[in-house]
Amino acid sequence: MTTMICNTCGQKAVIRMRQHRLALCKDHYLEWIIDQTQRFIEKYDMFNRREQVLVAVSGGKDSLALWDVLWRLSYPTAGMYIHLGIARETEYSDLSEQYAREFAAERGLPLHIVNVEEEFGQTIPELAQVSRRGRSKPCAVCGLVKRHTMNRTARELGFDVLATAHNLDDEAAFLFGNVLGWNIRQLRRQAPYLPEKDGFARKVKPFCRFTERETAAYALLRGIEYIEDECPHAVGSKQIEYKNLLNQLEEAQPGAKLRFMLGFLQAREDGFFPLEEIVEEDLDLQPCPSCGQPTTTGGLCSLCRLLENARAG
Ligand code: Q46
Ligand code: ZN
Ligand code: ZN
Repeated sequence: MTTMICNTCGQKAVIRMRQHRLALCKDHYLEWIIDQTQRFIEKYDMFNRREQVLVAVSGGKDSLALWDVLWRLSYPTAGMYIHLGIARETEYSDLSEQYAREFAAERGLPLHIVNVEEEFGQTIPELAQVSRRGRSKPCAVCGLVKRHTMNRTARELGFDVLATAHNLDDEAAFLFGNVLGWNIRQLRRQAPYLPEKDGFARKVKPFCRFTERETAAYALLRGIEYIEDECPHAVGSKQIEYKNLLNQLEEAQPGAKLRFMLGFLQAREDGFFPLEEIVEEDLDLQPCPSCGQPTTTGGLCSLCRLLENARAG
């Protein structure tokens, strides 16, 4: 077996990225991830060094790796962890909060924690029972609560931008699902950068061009401790099916995932799925009379309606 050699220094490489035709040793890999992240931040004009960045962290590898990289790049950051109240038996939420807390404490970084049960009176699985009478997975409710809470926290605490750690696998799977159903509205919302608009915070995804394998390798080589378990509700989701399919394709055609996503972004530049149009459409947003967050319903926002149902039992 031939030893892989680092393309930069000729030492033994620890990772090979076939889609980039690149192999790197530990030091050069860690450096590469940081340099590339900075390049993406500039390329998509995400934020600058004077802006306050709120990083959504789950206690998992992607989000802690992202926070680590932004911290090393000297951006002013704080983390936000949302305790969802998931899987009390295995303490999934408690443990992931612990990882996020330890990460922040080791680096002396501020971490804002929102506990869904304390904030809304019920955990995500309990709220999901109310909305779908327990028939389906809690992911829809979870997504709604997370989006709402992240946006509100970013706005109320005066952050300029909200950063999430979506990676290429997440983005390609989401894109695949949206193309499969020709969900044009979602396609027009998918972007590495969404500007601030009508009560919505600016949202950015600085890791959107790294694969899950690459972010995992960064966390591992950097020695970041993170929760390895997946959320138990992720099992069997459509997103995971799409990821598996795309991984098969990637195996046969290295670079397929990246081409799929970059091709989509290029199509947008060529005038398809224009982001501006949704921004225009969103002009009819009204503040929710209960929580003040923007909504298109003209009355209570979806989360406040859900909470009202939950209170009514
Ligand atoms: S945390 Fe929430 Fe995910 Fe768990 S309940 Fe579903 S959406 S799977 S990213
Ligand atoms: Zn090297
Ligand atoms: Zn509301």
